[in-house]
Amino acid sequence: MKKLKLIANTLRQDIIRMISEAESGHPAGALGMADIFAALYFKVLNQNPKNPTWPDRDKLVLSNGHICAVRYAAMARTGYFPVNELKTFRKINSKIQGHPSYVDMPSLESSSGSLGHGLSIAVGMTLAEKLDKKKNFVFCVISDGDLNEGSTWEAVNAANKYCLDNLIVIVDRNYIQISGNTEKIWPLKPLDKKFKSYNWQTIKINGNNIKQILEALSKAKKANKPVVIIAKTTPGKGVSYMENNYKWHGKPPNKEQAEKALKELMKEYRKIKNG
Ligand SMILES: Cc1ncc(C[n+]2csc(CCOP(=O)(O)OP(=O)(O)O)c2C)c(N)n1
Ligand SMILES: [Mg+2]
Repeated sequence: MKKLKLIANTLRQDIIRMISEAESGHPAGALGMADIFAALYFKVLNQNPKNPTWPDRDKLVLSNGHICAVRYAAMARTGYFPVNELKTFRKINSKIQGHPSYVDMPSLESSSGSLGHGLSIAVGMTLAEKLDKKKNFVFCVISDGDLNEGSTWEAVNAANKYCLDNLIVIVDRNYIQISGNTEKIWPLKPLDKKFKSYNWQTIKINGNNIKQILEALSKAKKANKPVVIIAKTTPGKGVSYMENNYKWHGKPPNKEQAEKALKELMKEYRKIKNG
């Protein structure tokens, strides 16, 4: 648990460095999802970074592609590519584009950035795995912004119809989107009841609590129907001036702000290490 907390903190430091170096990017969602990505890449996903196209791997589709900094950091830290390459984030000809590009990096499983597509892609992949009688899982991360798109709900319905018990969806329920609070812009409450009405199993957790994340993912793997983990996360988690402020959805910290963020995160790292 302590190791995963330290990894999540390291991913947060990577995110700040990447976005401030690129002078553009999406820090709030990426920071909020660092605990979940640490758990996925370092504990849950059955993958081999040295053989990324291994046919029996678990697959991960990131639908809210704009938070990709957290995925790239996790992938670099698990050996998919050198950590040094994180410096190329959002640069021309880099593999790690501002929105995930499958063409540049097939281990992303899909391109994304246009909200509302990821779950349909994941449903298609899961159906294919079932037809091939595979035992692996398809994970799909979506955001509350993705749930504003009608296509996401068609995919939710399809997953029930085909009884996709090897599909596990994680919602980054951070209550913010590009221009404010989700419930003011496009209300989603009661989200768990909406999923239940489509016959999905629902699990609600604090998405910044590693213990709850691991327990939920382990429970989800045992389910006999599609599962959604509604993970309440704190946007901007770990950086005091970013937390719960939608204005950090898609804005880079300047040099001074990045230094302050890194100082806070390093202090937290030492606290976890000595705690
Ligand atoms: C189909 C589509 N419409 C609009 C956008 C523009 N857009 C980019 S991010 C975003 C807000 C999405 O909300 P969420 O994913 O919850 O963002 P976060 O929590 O990371 O702030 C919007 C509307 C988009 N990427 N795709
Ligand atoms: Mg959101």
